[in-house]
Amino acid sequence: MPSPQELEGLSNSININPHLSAVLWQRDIRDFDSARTFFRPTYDQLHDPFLLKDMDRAVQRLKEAIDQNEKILIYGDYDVDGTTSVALVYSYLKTFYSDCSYYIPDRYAEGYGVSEAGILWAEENKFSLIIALDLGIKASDMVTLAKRKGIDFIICDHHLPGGDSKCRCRA
Ligand SMILES: [Mn+2]
Repeated sequence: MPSPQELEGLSNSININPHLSAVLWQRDIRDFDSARTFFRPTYDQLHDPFLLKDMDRAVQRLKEAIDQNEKILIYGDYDVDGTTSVALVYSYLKTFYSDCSYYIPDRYAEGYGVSEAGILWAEENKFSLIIALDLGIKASDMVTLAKRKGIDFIICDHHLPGGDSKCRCRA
């Protein structure tokens, strides 16, 4: 726990209420510079995207899809990190490539994760590449199903792979 003096020092240095300083303190933001990094981030603070495993293969496959005019589907969960990541990637891709769409599974009918209904919808609508955001790491059965239908997957998921690909208990 920070002392009242420490919280006051942080409050004074960035001109905020001590209650807010306490919240920042818990996140290890304890001086002017780290507060500036948190509140005013810049692109040069981002990690190198190629630190993500197989990013080179993902970029290659995406480039191929664009060169071949393939239909690309951005697929994500219906929760906060799912919908925001779909919105972010879809709106970016759409600025330079029109043959793309997005799919958010129905919360009640399909639940979390990649659904069979989603794969069938992608097949029916002739998508050949799915970019899965916030899901897919445990969906080896669905990826196999998609593969049989000629649909490739690029999976960008922050969850951990598990032994049980049927597990839906997550967020
Ligand atoms: Mn999520």
